[in-house]
Amino acid sequence: MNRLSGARFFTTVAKPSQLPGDGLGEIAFVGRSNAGKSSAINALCHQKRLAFSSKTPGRTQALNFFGLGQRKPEDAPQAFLVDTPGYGYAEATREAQAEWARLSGSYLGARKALRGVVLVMDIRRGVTDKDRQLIGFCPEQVPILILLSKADKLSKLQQNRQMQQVRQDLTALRPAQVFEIRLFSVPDKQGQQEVAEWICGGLGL
Ligand SMILES: Nc1nc2c(ncn2[C@@H]2O[C@H](COP(=O)(O)OP(=O)(O)OP(=O)(O)O)[C@@H](O)[C@H]2O)c(=O)[nH]1
Ligand SMILES: [Mg+2]
Repeated sequence: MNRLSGARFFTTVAKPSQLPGDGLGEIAFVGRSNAGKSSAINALCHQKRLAFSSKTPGRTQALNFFGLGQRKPEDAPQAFLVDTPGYGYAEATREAQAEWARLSGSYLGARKALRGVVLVMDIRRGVTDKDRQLIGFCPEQVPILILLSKADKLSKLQQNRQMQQVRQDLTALRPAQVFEIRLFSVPDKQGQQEVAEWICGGLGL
């Protein structure tokens, strides 16, 4: 159990006008389609089907808000986790890509409530051009945690090599930004405690 395990669905946002008020803090999970965003949210919240995880790329098409904090005496959330649509899958039409950039760009670039971004990357892929574009949407003062997912697919040696490579790529991209990088695996429960602490720290939970 941790402070994220009471997470519950709050709302789905398909366009910026549907965003909830920005009086609470929130942390957004972003990354390529199939990188493991929804699975990471479920694992961190100790739930099986809070965020919808699937083998079909592009399933999460809108921003999904999950409320955090005690459910009792009232259910009102104290903060949010936000699952965002994945990008970069091969079959995406031009319109779908433009729509992704419009929604994600306007949300990440202008959201006052944003306390941090968890950028989920399949550890085997490293930093892609779409990840670079995504980082470009984020204001420099918003802390970014790079979650290197599916670490169970690589050996310890390969994990550390990939982590170094990602660190180099990101420092070259944005020297002024502080990036935290964490190895993560759902089946091995790797990194879950540290990532949960980073989120709770950012949200003041
Ligand atoms: N081996 C392994 N597989 C994982 C891990 N995390 C996620 N997966 C698998 O990766 C696939 C995609 O996971 P999702 O969590 O749905 O990915 P997503 O980033 O939310 O994808 P979209 O919603 O399409 O953007 C699923 O088949 C998961 O079971 C992990 O740590 N290890
Ligand atoms: Mg998803």
